[in-house]
Amino acid sequence: TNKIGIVDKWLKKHSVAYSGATRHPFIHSIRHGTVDLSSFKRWLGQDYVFVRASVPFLASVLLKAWKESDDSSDVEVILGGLAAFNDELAWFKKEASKWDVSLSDVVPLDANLRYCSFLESLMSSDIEYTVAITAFWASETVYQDSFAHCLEDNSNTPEELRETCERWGNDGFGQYCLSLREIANRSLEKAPADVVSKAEVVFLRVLEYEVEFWNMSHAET
Ligand code: HMH
Repeated sequence: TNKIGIVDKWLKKHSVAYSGATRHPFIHSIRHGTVDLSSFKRWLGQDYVFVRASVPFLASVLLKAWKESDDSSDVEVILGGLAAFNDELAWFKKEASKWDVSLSDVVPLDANLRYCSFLESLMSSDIEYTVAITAFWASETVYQDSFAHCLEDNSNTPEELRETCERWGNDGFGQYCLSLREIANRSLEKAPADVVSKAEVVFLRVLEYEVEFWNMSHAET
């Protein structure tokens, strides 16, 4: 587990794209305490829709792990992820009421719909477990890294946004992302070259979709 894995190499190779997703102006504005609250509320409503759409995607990853993985602990880590989504959905409802955001009225914006369709395309049985788990690791890790950045000692995150940042920036979530990274690395190590290339492309696409997702926070609509 200490050896340098394939995704670790990608994080280095694509560090500019990765920073683009994890050090977005929206994240900087939270960290600097200058965030526009209407942007925050827009992100909150859109992310609720996204997390709901992530549940069937993660269920498809669970099914692939059960069928394709040679390590039974993968299923347990993924099941933990599904449990975390369940908690997250309850948290979104609580947080939305705190900010007067009506979740039932949220209209998914284009970037959100595109990201959700992308996840849906990865649910196909043609998509290998290795590719799907890599995508999932990437999306969770972008949130973990972004929000952990807002909790660093020299950050100026407003008190009322700290709970949001802690949701994804806490150490437990960080450990969970490391477990996903180990699963992705192990799976990639055993995969044929064409599957590894596909997973790298999917990793880069996740980073792009994450940037587009953050961009929605300052959308005009
Ligand atoms: C857009 N990416 C987006 N939303 C999330 N909640 C996560 C990743 C992490 O679950």
